[in-house]
Amino acid sequence: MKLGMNLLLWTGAASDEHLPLIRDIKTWGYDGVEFPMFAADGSPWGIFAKELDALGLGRTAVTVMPPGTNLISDDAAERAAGLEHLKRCVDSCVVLGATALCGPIYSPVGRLVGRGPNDAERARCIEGLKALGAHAKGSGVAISYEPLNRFETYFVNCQADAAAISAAIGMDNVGHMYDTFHANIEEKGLAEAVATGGKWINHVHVSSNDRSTPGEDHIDYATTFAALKKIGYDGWLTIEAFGMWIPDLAGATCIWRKMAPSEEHIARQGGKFTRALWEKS
Ligand code: LER
Ligand code: MN
Repeated sequence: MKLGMNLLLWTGAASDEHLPLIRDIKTWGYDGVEFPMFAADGSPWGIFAKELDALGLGRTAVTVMPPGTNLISDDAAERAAGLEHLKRCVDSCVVLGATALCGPIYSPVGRLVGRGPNDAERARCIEGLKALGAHAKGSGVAISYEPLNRFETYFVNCQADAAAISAAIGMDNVGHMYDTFHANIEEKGLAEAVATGGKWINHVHVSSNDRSTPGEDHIDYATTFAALKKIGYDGWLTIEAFGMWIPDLAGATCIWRKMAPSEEHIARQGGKFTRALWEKS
């Protein structure tokens, strides 16, 4: 297992101002960093790559679909813009040395249409992610799309639906995520959900039920980690948390009250908890 920390707790666009933070993350016992990549060219990826290599840290990246882009839209121009955005993110991941591009890379977060997904949308998602997988083939960047809870997307909410899409894509470099926050809302049973996602789970977000400190919440991480070990998962456990410190991100993630003393508290305590529990699971 590799323990990761998502920079979204501090910023939506990392810059060289965040190099000291990255050094702190290393001293807090992490194996790597997850970078927000909302714009493919939004950060100095080459500078980070050098620093992370020197520190011996791995990296992954998380993106979303920007306005006007949507892989499942019936508008071909929106689909093309979506695929273009994602291909550029893969190319930036190569510069960064990131081994995975993750996130809800099908339709924009918060886009709800008053109904569930239909077969045409599923087919467009499969086609789009296959094209992205082909682009990423051989680059060392795995593609990991993320099921989100029902309040953030209507398209894919649970492991059963994600597993069906991943199997239809059928590529060894394309899979999907398990995020403990979303699973806590959507799944009937955590062990069953992990088993259902099975071999297609290629990235994990460890995120508390209130998006603050893992281990100071009510998610059943013991069951989750045991189930992940049972399916042979040995990849990233990346802590994803949000606070009120960055107003734009607080607004986007619906954080309306303070739920942890500091970002450092979340990173230090959450990391310590996650590593210790994984080791004894
Ligand atoms: C991104 O990883 C995520 O979990 C989303 O819910 C953020 O809005
Ligand atoms: Mn997540």
